[in-house]
Amino acid sequence: MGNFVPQKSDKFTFGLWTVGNPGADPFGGPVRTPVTPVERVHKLGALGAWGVNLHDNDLVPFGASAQERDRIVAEFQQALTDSGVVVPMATTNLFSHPVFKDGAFTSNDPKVRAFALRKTVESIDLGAELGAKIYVFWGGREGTEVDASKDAVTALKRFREALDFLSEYTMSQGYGMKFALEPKPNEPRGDIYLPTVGAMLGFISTLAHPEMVGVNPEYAHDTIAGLNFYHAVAQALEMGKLFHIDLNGQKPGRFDQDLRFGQEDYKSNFFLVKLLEDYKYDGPKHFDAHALRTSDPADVWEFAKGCMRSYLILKEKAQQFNADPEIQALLQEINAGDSAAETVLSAGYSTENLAALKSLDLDPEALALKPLPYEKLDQLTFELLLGVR
Ligand code: XLS
Ligand code: MG
Ligand code: MG
Repeated sequence: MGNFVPQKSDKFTFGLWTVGNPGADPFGGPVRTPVTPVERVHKLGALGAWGVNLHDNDLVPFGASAQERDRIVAEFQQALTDSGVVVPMATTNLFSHPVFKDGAFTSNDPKVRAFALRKTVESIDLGAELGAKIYVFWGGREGTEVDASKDAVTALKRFREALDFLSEYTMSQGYGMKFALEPKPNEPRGDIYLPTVGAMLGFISTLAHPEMVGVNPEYAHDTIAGLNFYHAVAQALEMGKLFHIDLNGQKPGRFDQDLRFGQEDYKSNFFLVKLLEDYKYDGPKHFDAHALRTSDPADVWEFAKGCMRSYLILKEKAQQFNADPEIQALLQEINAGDSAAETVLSAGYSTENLAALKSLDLDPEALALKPLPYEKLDQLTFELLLGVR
């Protein structure tokens, strides 16, 4: 058994907003006094986290003067150096201020859109100054409750306009940044545009610089909608578009819970970690979660430790799964192929290969009788996860 102590090479990251979450919800105010960003960075470094991510206003208050901004950023830079923590990702808060109540890049008001664009330019500069190479776009207010209010086609054109502008800007500055678009089906808007990973991937191909844009899928966002997150991440990974990932816990069909990674549905968390490890995803593993409202300040750090430890435990379970003789023998049996059929399937279309396809010996009655011992496989997986194998 491993010791499950996080290393920098694990690339675990937290948002300033995650460990700094004061525990407010729509029915009650804050329950914790947040510690300063500098203290958060020191604590994260001590716990073995690799990085810290931020929205512009997690660090620099909205409307701060240039002087104040520079003082805060310099103090934060010092904390990063002292604690050995890096900033791999930055993003913009385009959701808290009332100006964004009906959208930012997709607002009907061109002045609001221009304000959102300018705020993002400045926030990209801040991210670049802190060393971020990934820039996340989560459009929390880009949606509607009243579809009569906004044309959904126009909204997408506006979103594209903003992203194309910002891609060109980022390239013109030589920042070497990539963009990661983060889908969410709802919350805070009734319905948010581009609600799924697949929708984002389709949209990316319509951008002026698709090569610099990928996705930032989040476990909670897909799970709210009852989708299979492991499948969504697999698609992004297979397309070379998994630039970042937000890990947390969530029960299906609920409000946005942002629970500790590993808190819910161990099996889906397991297949997610196994996917990331088997396919050698080497981007940041970001915990976009927060401690329960019942947590006191000490318990917040237990939450942070728990996220990282759970990932490492599941990583060890994935290694165990890949080395388990009984499980692997079953998988071999299930995946037993036929070399003649494989050759035809992978050779692509040609008149010769069409002829080969037609001459294959394919008996549907016999094929349907092939045993598929998935009950056994799933039970073995369960027992492995529960530590009885
Ligand atoms: C909210 C989002 C948000 C983004 C960053 O649900 O997950 O935290 O990840 O703006
Ligand atoms: Mg979220
Ligand atoms: Mg997120």
